[in-house]
Amino acid sequence: MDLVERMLAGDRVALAKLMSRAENEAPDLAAILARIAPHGGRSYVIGITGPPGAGKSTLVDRLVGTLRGRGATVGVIAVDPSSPFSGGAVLGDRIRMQTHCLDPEVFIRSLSTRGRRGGLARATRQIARLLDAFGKDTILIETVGVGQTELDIMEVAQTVVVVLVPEAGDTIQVMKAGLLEIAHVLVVNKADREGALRMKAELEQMLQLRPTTSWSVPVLLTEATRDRGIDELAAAIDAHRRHVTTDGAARRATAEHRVREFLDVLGATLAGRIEARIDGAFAPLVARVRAGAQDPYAAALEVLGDREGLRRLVDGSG
Ligand SMILES: Nc1nc2c(ncn2[C@@H]2O[C@H](COP(=O)(O)OP(=O)(O)O)[C@@H](O)[C@H]2O)c(=O)[nH]1
Ligand SMILES: [Mg+2]
Repeated sequence: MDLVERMLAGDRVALAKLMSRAENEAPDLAAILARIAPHGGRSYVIGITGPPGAGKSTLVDRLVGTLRGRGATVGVIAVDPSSPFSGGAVLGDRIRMQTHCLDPEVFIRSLSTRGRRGGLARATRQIARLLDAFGKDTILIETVGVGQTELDIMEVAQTVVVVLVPEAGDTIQVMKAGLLEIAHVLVVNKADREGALRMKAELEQMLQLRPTTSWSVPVLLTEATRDRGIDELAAAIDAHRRHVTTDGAARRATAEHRVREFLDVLGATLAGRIEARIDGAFAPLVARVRAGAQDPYAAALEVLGDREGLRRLVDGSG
């Protein structure tokens, strides 16, 4: 049996190896994902984002508990900005989620952002697809909500939960980071702290200023460490999930995401094949560009004008 067959048969080691291939942008990834596609399409993806330290990992751990209580199998992807080698937050996430580390129905994967130029959202999506084909009912993706990359990652999720804490200035940060725009459920965690109610009111006011849509974003109070508000959060996620399956706009957005995924994987695969030629078939041309003997644009046009070369490039041969 090859890796894909082993993964589909329920082998966790094979699953982890395929995830590493996605993380390392292996050239055969499109072929792997095409093979597993018929086995997927069943899992529901929930994104959890917000500032560092807001309690996302703790909430994920609690949500996993709720989902497991219902008998659902769960995959967790923790996208972490720190290095896996420095310990740091990845280790912290592991500890926060350790309740479920030994549960065979829960698969937790950390994905490091270090040393990556892009493609993080792509890798996250592919890892989610692997978990889906593996048979996980629900997939939780945790990411720090700080920049465009994180907003891109949250596109992978059907329901996005934005987690905030009652700290001065947090509301403004949320606005600036564009988090309010992507939230389907807003959570004020650490409700044991002062200002939680005020922040909830502030957020509700901000939401009212927006044009009305078919889904009204609820603002919930939670206290993840003491397991408070988790059932309400799970219920809000369920409600949004029901909404997504019936709402026309949400379905159109999902359809649009599928087209973007197609274009993205096509572009990424071609880019990979181009890069693989830098020291091979393109070497003489690259040397001329490097020396300034050929300008980059004319060089690109030369490649595009060579039909036979293009055919080999697209085939991934030669
Ligand atoms: N007081 C309080 N602390 C919390 C709560 N939820 C999480 N924490 C703590 O906040 C810290 C950061 O939590 P973590 O889940 O790692 O946050 P993340 O960075 O968003 O994943 C940890 O020390 C948690 O124990 C809460 O509801 N109340
Ligand atoms: Mg965390």
